[in-house]
Amino acid sequence: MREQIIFATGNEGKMKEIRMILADLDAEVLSLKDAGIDIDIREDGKTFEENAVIKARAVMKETGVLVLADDSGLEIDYLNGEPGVYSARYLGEDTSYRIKNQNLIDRLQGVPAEQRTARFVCVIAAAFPDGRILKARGTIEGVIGYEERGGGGFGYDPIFWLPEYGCSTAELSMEKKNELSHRGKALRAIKEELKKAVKA
Ligand code: ITT
Repeated sequence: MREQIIFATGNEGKMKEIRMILADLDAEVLSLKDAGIDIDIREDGKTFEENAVIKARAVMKETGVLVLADDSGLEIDYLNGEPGVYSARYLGEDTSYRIKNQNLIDRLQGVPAEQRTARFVCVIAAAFPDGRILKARGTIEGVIGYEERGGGGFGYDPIFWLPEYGCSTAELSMEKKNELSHRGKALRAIKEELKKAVKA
């Protein structure tokens, strides 16, 4: 039987991208839902690194298998890095991204293009059953658009504009987004270590 890895996320948008990026690992990658795990994890870290480790370690302790976790978010320079580690909780966890995205566009009203710089950040943590922790960080630079564009991706993708591609990350195919994205970079960085760990 193939080795199982649990990816400690409840975010379906992330999980779709993660499955594609980790498809070449000789392991079965299960989401929390696939694994039937329903635990409440308090993400009270101050950094993406701390929160990724909190999530991965909590689920590893519960299951005893190799667990990966993704903590990610959008940093807008003009807003001093907001929403940052609070990206999922910004304006409330259950508030729609239509509202969150429009709110951020409104907060940048009148701000010129050169001051609309932003980045997506992703930190992946791997918690091994022997207690080892690995971490990898990836980023993608862009600017906040003037309106929502595109129906792909998830979360803040419709307002994350890539000037060099002339589109938002919600207008990219999943393959292209994974090639360029914070998540793609962080996951590829950690993948070689994982291949050794699961003896591909
Ligand atoms: P888990 O903790 O269960 O993985 P979450 O959505 O709560 O899911 P985070 O705390 O890491 O995850 O918050 C990440 C948020 O950052 C996410 O909900 C989006 O709002 C935003 N985000 C991260 N990566 C993104 C991407 O690729 N495209 C758009 N928005 C993204």
